[in-house]
Amino acid sequence: MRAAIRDAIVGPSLALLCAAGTAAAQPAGANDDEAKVPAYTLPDPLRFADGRPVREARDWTEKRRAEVLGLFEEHVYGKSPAPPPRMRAVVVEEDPRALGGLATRRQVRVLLDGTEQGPGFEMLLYVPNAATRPVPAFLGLNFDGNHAVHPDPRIHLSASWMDDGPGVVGKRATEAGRGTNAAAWPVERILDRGYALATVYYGDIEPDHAAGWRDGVRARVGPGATGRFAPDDWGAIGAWAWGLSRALDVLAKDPDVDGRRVAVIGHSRLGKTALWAGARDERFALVVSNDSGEGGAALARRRFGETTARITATFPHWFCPGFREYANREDDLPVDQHELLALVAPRPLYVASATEDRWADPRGEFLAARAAEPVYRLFGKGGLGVGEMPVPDRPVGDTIGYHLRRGPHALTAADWEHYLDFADRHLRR
Ligand code: GTR
Repeated sequence: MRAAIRDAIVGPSLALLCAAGTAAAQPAGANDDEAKVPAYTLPDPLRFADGRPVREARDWTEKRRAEVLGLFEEHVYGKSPAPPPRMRAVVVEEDPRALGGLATRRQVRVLLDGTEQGPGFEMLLYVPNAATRPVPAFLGLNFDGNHAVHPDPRIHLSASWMDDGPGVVGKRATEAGRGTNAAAWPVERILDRGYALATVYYGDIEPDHAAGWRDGVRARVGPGATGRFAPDDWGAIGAWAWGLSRALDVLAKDPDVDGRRVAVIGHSRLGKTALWAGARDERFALVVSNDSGEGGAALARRRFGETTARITATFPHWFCPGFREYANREDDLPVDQHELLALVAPRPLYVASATEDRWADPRGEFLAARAAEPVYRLFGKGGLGVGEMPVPDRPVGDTIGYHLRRGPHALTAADWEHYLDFADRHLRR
């Protein structure tokens, strides 16, 4: 899988330290032993900052939700700016008979300040021709450029900075990169099931390296434009998630897409991003986190696999600068990741793990989903429906879905089947 390769590339310290030489294995020094998980107490999502209990859905919607969101902004992902007032979308390419007639393809240039010279990104959209429009959609950022999602030769090659990988020469995409990430994006299957697919290369929003902000939206929009970041200013995950909301702005206006039925999906660091986007922006009707791990669905306090110390050292640009203060001090964090999941409530949420992806702490992801259930219950919504982790490849859950796929850290066609089934249940009612 491309993502596994990327782990080895983007996480050099991880690759170097990997005892077994694979991204799925645990680096030396990382805890891979359930018996060594420290005792911990999770913060209670159902208690206001002043200690009073949250008793009903209204307490959550009117007050507690904003408190929890504020804590994540202040301590984890940073504060994001408002939508840019002069944003404009231009359809730069369209084909009503794409993929042999299966879909309408649209490539949309999103100009964040309304100008060609300003920051922006390109969204690739496929709408199934056989389905009654407007259709529900999946929206997700991709790792390797829109052109890597499918071999379709008409997809524009990304021109943005790109880390080394298949088809990348001198940090730029080439023709050889076409379709190289197709295994993670079963486009025809998604279309056959009646969903549109929209995707954006995350590097268009901000290149994924420590100095990437200089060439991304954080240098042009919001407080980071001064070049100085306060402890609670947005990091790259904040920027990418904000970009997802801008993509949704555009998607919601597309006549072929039902803006009230857009699911946001992401894998790994982009799973963290999908969760933060879905937590912030309640227009996302459904949220999918695939193998998102530390800083995503996994509980930080377990310190299993990747930890706060490790992630802030390897990827200092992902979170708000203040998050670094919690390296080796997870118990002092005013939140834990079950509360990020709870911010999706009462909307449907799907968390998925993979058996070999121990670095992402599958059990910590499952337990976070379970600890989000009380918030769903406030709304009369069922959660996972099980107390213990299910056996591999057997999805569980009602409004919170979960599965543990057999295999490595990756987004696969098998994962998508479960997401499509879950979306059928929740977006087609
Ligand atoms: C790893 C990182 C994880 C995960 C992954 C990915 O190197 O430690 O947190 O985000 O990268 O995004 O592929």
